Amino acid sequence: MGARLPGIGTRERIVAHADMDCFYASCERLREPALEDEPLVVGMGYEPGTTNGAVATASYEARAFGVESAQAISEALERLPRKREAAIDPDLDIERSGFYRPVDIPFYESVSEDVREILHTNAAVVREVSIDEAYLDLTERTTWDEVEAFARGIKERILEAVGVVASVGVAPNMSTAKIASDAEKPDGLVVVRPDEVRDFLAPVPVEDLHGVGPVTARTLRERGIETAGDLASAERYTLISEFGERGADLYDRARGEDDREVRPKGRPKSLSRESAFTEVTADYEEVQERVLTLAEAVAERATRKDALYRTIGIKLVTPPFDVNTRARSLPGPVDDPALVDRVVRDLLEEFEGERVRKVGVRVSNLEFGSAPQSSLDGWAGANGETGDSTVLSPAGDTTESAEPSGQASLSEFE
Ligand code: DCP
Ligand code: MG
Repeated sequence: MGARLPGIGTRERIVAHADMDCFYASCERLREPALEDEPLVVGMGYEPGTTNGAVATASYEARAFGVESAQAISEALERLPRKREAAIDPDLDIERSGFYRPVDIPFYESVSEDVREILHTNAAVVREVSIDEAYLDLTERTTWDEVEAFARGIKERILEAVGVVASVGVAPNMSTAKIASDAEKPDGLVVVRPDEVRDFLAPVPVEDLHGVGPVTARTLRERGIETAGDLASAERYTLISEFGERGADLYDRARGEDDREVRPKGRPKSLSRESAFTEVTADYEEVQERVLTLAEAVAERATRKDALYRTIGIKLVTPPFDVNTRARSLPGPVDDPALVDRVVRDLLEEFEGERVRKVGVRVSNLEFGSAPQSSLDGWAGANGETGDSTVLSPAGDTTESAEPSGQASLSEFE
């Protein structure tokens, strides 16, 4: 049932997508092996003993209690109390309690680096997508007959050398491989051969397709389109008239047609992180704390990538879905976390008292490697305001996200 005719001069690529299972939780277990097999929640903006922050990830044992990414820690605690509290509270069941840890992005980045090293030795081309996922082009390294064993080998090497579990999907293209890596998590390994792609995709819910956020999913469902199979048998032009070019992409991906090449990631134009509040908040301290945590993570990432930046910016999404960005340009490129903190604090001030849905921090105008760092002595910090404000349409579920998983509460913007 090949979606395409056997290509003239093109041969089916063998593409793998690897995504670590409950990544931050797996990292925490590396340095605290007693957490193995325990319900474990890793919180962003969480401080031990408090109810602050949001769930970055939860171990599969914790997910069984209904804890999930982007949930408020306070809500997670209702479903899964802390072990320490359950031990002394006669009303709580110790069997139904778990462990909570705050995020430590620099540590997770270092684990991620170790995983990447293994991926790079096993594939000619690797495209890193996020801290815990990457696409590999395996065409030159294996065959369809041997790829299952090959992929299992990669999983084993990651587990042996790094100690975390990867789920891997293999397919003739990127979008199908991504769905395959998710299909049997945790510890999944799913190979979708070229002649199986359409049957594999048919039952997949539209939400699981790349580029479909909650808004698009709702619209599709209102049209009676619930699965990739429904999309594949819809009229292509109807989808285009409804969703524009994205409609065409959706249709093609649902049919397993995706001719993007796995390309190594070039140098980024900007580095950013964003994070959504579970509920809209007007608590300025909470907003400030979240923004400063993001600022620290972004600055750290820039340092690690050897990037100097000339522009520091913030983004605030206010209800209904207005995206406000403010940025300040510096006289020269720097790598200066303290300055990022200061500028971000400054830029944020004007939003004191605003109701906020989501926040983000970005450094841009990047220079890499040996570029000399500017000395900004005497830079007053008040000049160079380049604030701009944009309002996006409510269908903003995919607008700012260049890569999959645009719905993450902590994802990259741009
Ligand atoms: N993350 C986050 N906030 C979210 C989603 C994810 O901070 N809303 C972070 C924590 C995750 C990491 O990114 O560990 C990787 O994201 P994944 O979506 O791959 O989630 P996990 O690896 O945690 O779980 P899974 O086993 O489903 O891949
Ligand atoms: Mg993962």
